[in-house]
Amino acid sequence: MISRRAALLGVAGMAAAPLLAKAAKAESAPDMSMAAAADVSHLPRIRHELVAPPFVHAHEQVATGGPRVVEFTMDIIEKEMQVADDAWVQAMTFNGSVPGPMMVVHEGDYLELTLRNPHTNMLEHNIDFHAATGALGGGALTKVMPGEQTILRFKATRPGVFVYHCAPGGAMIPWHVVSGMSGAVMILPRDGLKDHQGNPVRYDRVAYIGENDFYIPRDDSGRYIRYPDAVSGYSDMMDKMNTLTPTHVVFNGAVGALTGDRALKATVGEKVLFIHAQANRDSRPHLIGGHGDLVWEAGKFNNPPARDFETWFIRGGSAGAALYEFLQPGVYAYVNHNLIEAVNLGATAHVVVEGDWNNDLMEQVMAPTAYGSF
Ligand SMILES: [Cu+2]
Repeated sequence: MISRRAALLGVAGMAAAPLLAKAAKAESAPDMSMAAAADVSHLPRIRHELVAPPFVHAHEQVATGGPRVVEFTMDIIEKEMQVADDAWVQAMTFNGSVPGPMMVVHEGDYLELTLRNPHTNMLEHNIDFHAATGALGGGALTKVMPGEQTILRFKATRPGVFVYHCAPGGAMIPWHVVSGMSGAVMILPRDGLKDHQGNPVRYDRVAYIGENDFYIPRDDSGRYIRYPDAVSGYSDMMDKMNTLTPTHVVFNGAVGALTGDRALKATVGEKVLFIHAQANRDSRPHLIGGHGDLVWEAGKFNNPPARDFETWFIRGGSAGAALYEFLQPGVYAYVNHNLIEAVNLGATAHVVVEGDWNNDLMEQVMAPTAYGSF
């Protein structure tokens, strides 16, 4: 049994391997000593409590009033999470969930995050916001050891959905990300979303789906290994990660996290904004029996949405958004349309849609019936 401090030093040592030293060195904070302080004292402040995915905290789609400072607090939580019936991971999480909670602001707002790393954790963490400008997305300014907290404020200058993730340097970066440390922010245009012709569109619901590829080592008998803490599994997991072959590809942290009792819900006529984030690996969402009416494939709302997609592409390290109005009731599967990943590795969610069937859109003209002679 290694002590917590030894574990901390040990992992720091692994990160400083020669090949990685150069990458780690580039991650020191920039010189800000000559920069004038930003004055946001005149701006109103609002605080949102974060909620776990697939839900998103209450927010305005069209901003009322001018820019604000929007405050959030997140606790980093290292804990064991069950990924499948027979597989567990010593997860690293933002606020206890995989993915971390979504933060929603409007263009021109300032997002101000208090990031806390409780003393009960073992590892150093930080946050790199793809939506932010400079200092490695804030990663260089937010490194917190267990027992430390930090506050980062950045101006939301580009509307869209963007990934955030932990990036503490060197080999820690992919390890923390595939252990669960990623999430997404949504920066809405102040006047809300627009369709392909520039007309306003609203959504009735948001479905926030974070896809995670896990690399869980097996023992000699083929069983997934359960480790007492993240550090103990580091070396084995790194070997597995370097095969680039995940053992699990899941939505919201576990096989079945969005099926059964936890399926997403909608009603015929409702427009659902599906936000799909993947911090590490490409994906290709597809709604079986439905479409993407308006798809911001790269997730950035200054670009007009594409229409009528069957499947859309999420680049690893990005988030995309697709709006769909449900037209028929039933159970829809929302999958990563690499069907091996969807069915065998876990990347399937369900949407249960209530409402009346429309025979004009689809009708079973004849139920399967025997024919011919046997
Ligand atoms: Cu981390």
